[in-house]
Amino acid sequence: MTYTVGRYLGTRLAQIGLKHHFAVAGDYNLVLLDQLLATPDLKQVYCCNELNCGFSAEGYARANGAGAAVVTFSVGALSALNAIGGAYAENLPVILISGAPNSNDIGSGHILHHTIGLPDYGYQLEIAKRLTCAAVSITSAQEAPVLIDHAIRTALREKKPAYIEIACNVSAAPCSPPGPVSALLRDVPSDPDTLEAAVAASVEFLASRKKVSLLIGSKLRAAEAEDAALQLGKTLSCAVATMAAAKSFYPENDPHYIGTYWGDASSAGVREIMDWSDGIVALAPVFNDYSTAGWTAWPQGENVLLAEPHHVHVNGRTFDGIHLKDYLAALSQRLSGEITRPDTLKEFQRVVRPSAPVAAAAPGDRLVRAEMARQIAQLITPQTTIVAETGDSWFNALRMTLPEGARVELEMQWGHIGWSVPATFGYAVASPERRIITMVGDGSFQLTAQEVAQMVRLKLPVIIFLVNNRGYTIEVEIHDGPYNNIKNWDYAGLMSAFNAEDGKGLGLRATTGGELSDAIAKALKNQDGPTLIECQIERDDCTSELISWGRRVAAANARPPRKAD
Ligand code: DPX
Ligand code: MG
Repeated sequence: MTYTVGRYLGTRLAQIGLKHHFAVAGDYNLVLLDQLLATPDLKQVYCCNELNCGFSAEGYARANGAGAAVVTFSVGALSALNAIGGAYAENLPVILISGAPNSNDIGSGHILHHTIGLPDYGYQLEIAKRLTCAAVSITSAQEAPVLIDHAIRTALREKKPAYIEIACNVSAAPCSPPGPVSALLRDVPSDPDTLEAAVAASVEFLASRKKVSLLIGSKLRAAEAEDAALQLGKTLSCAVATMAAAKSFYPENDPHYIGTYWGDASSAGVREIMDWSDGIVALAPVFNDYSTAGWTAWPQGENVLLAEPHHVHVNGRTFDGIHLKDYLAALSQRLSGEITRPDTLKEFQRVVRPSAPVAAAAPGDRLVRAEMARQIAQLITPQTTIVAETGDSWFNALRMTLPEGARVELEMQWGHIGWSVPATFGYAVASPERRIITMVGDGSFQLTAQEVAQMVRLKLPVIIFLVNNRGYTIEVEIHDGPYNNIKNWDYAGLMSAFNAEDGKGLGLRATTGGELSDAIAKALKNQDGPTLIECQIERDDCTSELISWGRRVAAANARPPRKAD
């Protein structure tokens, strides 16, 4: 078979495990899309706009390990780049592929459509360089294989997005065939000497402390270290907490698991145990203003062992050039049978009593948040993935106890409202065997609502709980004003517009607990498309965690500027 640049790219995407790529057509990428369509084992999936296309690929990468979005130049790519910033923030290897001007136009002085009206089209590559770990521009078929491989290999290694632009007249040009895929997949191994030294220093750290706990951070999945972290928890027998953004990265049915650590928005007893610990082993955490609850809960200093995806800080020393999973495995092996640290778990069990289950509301009572969350929680099985949008949906999801295998997807570093709708779409394309439940607020939904139409098109039976509390409630708790009120929509009614003449999506509305349980029963029967259940609750009916966390974040935002010296 003769390869073309587009075929080469498609083959590489398939080789790294992609079964789909997401796309929005435009004249700069049409020939490229033809080439990708011709790639065996790689399906093309369409989105309503490029922002959603980027987020769909991001959601796909969450389920599948990597994703790809194909867009047109400038008018498309600049929208997609927002989602690429999100993939960077969330440590997901998403390959953004943009069609680009004809190579003959470069340097010709020509002004082209879709550009900013200047004859220099390099700005998109420059922007992409700031938001990706590798950004390449392909203007000749000869150089294409090396540049494509460089971008994909770097993205996979660094778990960050990459950018490839391909001149529109080069996509179908013949190029050399791909070599073995191992060239892309093989990583640089951990340095054995550094690994040994890091483990020795860590054993010293643990041996000199009694009240040790493990804190799981959100980069753990990207570091492919979830199993190794579980092994370390078992080896140490200590209390294990997850940071909010790392919900579901440690099995919640494991006896060492104690809940979410998030300052005063932590689950019961968890903050007390972490504060009481004299040794916190923090695995791949992100400490930002949100995750530290406005800098009020930030484990740091000599009692913290910080293990990052590629380096470890312990006892004032840094060990760089190792993989977290190798380090954790080696540490567990070294500790095994010699050092256990069960005190934190024992203390937790002493101070925290299991909370009583939330009682069901009377079916005719007005729907409240607690009843809505209770009913959603009942749906969770080991096959469930909950996609929870920025807003009180975060806090509702964090409260849910997960059986082994259940996953929660959050976008806490980037925090782009509206992310959850296209990310759900992408996730569902990647994992049709899972039951996907999305919780999204009314304000967020209004940004990306149209992607529900693609779920209708592909007959994806996801269940979307749209929380209609008439506004931006999380912002209300941080800082209120008229800008937090939004125009109400007939959310349930949207589904008939998306269905048009052939769709099987279902739009339902719940104003009481009884209506919600009826709607859920219908949703579970609808296997031919998405079900959107609009849950109407009061504007200020939110979790107590949101209120306390919102206050902390507001206080951090309100710090006055530093005085000049
Ligand atoms: C904003 C946020 O309705 O959820 O539970 O009612 O808060 P809640 P909604 O979806 O409202 C979301 C709203 C406006 N954040 O409260 S979190 C600011 C913001 C953002 N992303 C983008 N624009 C603005 N996070 C793209
Ligand atoms: Mg809202």
